[in-house]
Amino acid sequence: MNYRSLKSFGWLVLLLSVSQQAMAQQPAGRKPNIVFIMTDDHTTQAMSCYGSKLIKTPNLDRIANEGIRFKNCFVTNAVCGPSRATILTGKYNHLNGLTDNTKIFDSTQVIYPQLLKRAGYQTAMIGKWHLGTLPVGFDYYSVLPNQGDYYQPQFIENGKRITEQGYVTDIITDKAISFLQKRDKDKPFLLIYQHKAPHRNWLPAMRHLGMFDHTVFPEPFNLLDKYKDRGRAAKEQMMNIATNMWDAWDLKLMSSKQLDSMARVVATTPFKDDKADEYLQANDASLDKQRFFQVYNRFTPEQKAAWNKVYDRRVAEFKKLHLKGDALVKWKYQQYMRDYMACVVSVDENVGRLLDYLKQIGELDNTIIVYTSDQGFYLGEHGWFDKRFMYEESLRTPLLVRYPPAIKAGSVSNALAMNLDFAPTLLDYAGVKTPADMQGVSLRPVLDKAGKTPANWRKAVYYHYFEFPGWHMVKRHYGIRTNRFKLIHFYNDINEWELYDLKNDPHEMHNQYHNPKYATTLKQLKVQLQQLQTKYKDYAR
Ligand code: SGN
Ligand code: CA
Repeated sequence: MNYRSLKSFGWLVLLLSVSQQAMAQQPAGRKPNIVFIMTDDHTTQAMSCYGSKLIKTPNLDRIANEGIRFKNCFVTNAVCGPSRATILTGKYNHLNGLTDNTKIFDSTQVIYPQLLKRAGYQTAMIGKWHLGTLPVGFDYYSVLPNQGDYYQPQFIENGKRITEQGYVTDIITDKAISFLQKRDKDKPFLLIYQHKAPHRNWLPAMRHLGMFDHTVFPEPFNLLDKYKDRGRAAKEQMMNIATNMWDAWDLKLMSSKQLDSMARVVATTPFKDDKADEYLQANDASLDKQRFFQVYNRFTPEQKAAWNKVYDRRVAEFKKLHLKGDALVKWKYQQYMRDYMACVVSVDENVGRLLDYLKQIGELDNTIIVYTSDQGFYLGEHGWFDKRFMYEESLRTPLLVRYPPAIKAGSVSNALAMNLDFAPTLLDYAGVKTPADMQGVSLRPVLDKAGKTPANWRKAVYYHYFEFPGWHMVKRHYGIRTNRFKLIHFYNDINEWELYDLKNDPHEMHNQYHNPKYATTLKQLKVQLQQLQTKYKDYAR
């Protein structure tokens, strides 16, 4: 061997040993475990790792600090079922069929957990599912029927209906831990662990009742937004804290006395099952008291007593204050925050409990932990609750990933990520080829580089919301968001465009669509928008 070939042989040895080192960080021959954590309607404004001043989420922050936090992860359609279907199939809703919450999921479609199972994973799906049809192809599932209940919830567990005692967030975690206890230790696992909390109507755990009663939450500056410089879609929605938040169901303004007398009526005239015609009730406040009574009536006598102690105080305050107009909106916002945040506290605690358990069994660092939500949510911004709009608060979803062998602790990424990418990313880590018809991309190039955006990364995301008419009456729309701009077209019963300059107007208060200064930008965005619609095969509108 001459000197030159000796030298290149040396390089080869060095290269081999470097790549062996990289591989050695994963347990030999074992694929990483995956715990996919998803909450329902948990927005980044309610996570301290995203800079929230409203609440502390130490356990979620732990995932961010020991892993990566995406500042710009977006959903394809900001509503529950559609987001879940996109995550599972890696496809937009016009292709997976679940365009809105009234549809049911075609479970003959391939979903990523099935591909992982085929690759040797043990798979479990626990918690909120909300896809109409039951999970297919899991080793174990225990899911809430439909939206599920906060207290004494029913589950469908491998096809059988059972009722559990206690608070939903705690129970879902107990089930997750029990799956881990019973798992086959020779196989890697995929645990999909999905909370109902903090979904409307925001019922906290008993131990958290009243915990924020002395907290005054800072208001978003646009709580009293009047939608000047915006179009009809923002003006005509029905998700205003001022007018669409129901006194009993949302604000819990029913006294123990009222609840007791209702109990006597109910004993003789049972209510209809409200789940069956949920969509007929959309935006209809006339059933407000009955609906609240139904969830209250799930409490045990001890729970009823604990509840009334806290909420009778709220009812008394409400009666005493006689608030009207803006003062009333501000008061409602405080009550909303108290209940929503208390639900988030239970999620944070339980995620901490699961992380501790993984550590205890020695699997924490072999496990890819993903934390996300099905979309963002309005915490009073624009005067709203709920989601659906392509505006920032609901378009953005939290995304944290912890996996020490590959991800540098404390990384933060600005890269445009999407819920469409979750399936390709997890398949990539498991060494499974992503099917050609999945539309997302693996986030590994970003994860491997401590969050740095690769040069050839996507420059824009595409969005499409369909559920109109329906709950909260947000008009149909689609649009494009780049790092700087957002262009939205509202259609169906309307034909209006909105353009926002996110740099100068991050809260989307001024539609620039008709501003001649943006004419060139607008032209470019329209071209890009059409390119994305072609790329993602979204033709029918
Ligand atoms: C329920 C809620 C709505 C909410 C939808 C969809 N109403 O219908 O406020 O938008 O769920 O939520 S409630 O009176 O039942 O609370 S989603 O998370 O499933 O998309
Ligand atoms: Ca949701």
